[in-house]
Amino acid sequence: MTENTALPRIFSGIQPSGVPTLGNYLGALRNWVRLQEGHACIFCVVDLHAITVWQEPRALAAQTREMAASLIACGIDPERHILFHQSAVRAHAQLAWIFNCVARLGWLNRMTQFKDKAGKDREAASAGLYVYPNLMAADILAYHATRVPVGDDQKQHLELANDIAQKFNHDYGVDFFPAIEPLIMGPAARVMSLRDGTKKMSKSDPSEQSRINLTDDNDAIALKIRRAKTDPAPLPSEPVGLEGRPEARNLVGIYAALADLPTAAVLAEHGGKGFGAFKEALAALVIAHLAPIAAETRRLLADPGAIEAVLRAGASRAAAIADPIVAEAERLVGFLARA
Ligand code: AQP
Repeated sequence: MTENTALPRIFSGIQPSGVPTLGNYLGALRNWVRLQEGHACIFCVVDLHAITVWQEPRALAAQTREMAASLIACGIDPERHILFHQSAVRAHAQLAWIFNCVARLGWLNRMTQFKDKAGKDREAASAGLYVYPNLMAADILAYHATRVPVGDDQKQHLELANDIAQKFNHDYGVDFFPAIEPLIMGPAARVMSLRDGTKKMSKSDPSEQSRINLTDDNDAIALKIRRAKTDPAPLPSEPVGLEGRPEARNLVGIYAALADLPTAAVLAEHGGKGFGAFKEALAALVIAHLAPIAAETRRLLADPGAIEAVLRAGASRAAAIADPIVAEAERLVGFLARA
């Protein structure tokens, strides 16, 4: 298949570190589906990134298939665009090694996500977690992608990717890697944990009650929302009343994002009510969005071989783009040709 080269090329990645959550959906996947119009998209299940923290091998394989099925169920089209798993395209690791030698330790030391993810025991974190942003730069630049949809938390990594591209171009006296533009996707979306409104909802959070998975059945969704942490006051009638109330703000934010309404409109309708009634309305809305996705994911997962075939086909299309770009980067560095 020849790829469409006239459209701006977008690279998007998600880790198969668990079942995708409502946070992943509102912050990333829903936007990815929309970006398919007008762009040539490369969607990658980033298993190399996932192993920067421990992953049980069998679980990782299953989660990679599940992530691919969920993406397709959300509306990613693996025929018109490219969907694959990162480890299947060697160019990512090859370019990441070159970037490990371009990026400076001082740059990596400033990355706040490493500090957050490594936690208190930094000495015990993997070296992979530390150089994660270099691999992310390689993911994007191996395709000469110029746009990357990111949330606020990833902006710092994109700046680093641009620094790496510029330093490579400068060191080797070329204009080879393009500048990358972040595509900041709307206000929707930083979805917080249902147990703690100050912590982001994460697929790897040890508490199952903290998140809504895209594969949860309707009863599980309703129960998790009913049990979500709130405060005793009723919902305010205006957004200013959400200040200092992170749990209330989170639930209202989820409602607004799913209903595609401004927060003020949600509060104009539900303000003054207790959380009981609001949670019921929210559960109905979440179920209306997620039930069809969960059903389609289950249907796709009934044939794991077919999912793997989709990923392999995507990988060979991805490699056809990335291999020549990385071979040229290697030539510029001074490596002898591979073949
Ligand atoms: N809670 C969230 N709200 C909004 N967006 C979110 N994203 C993740 N969590 C939220 C967005 O999802 C995309 C893919 O994320 P990732 O898998 O690459 O890594 P992550 O951000 O670390 O996601 P998780 O779910 O928290 O995974 P784990 O638990 O493995 O660390 C990104 O675009 C991200 O912004």
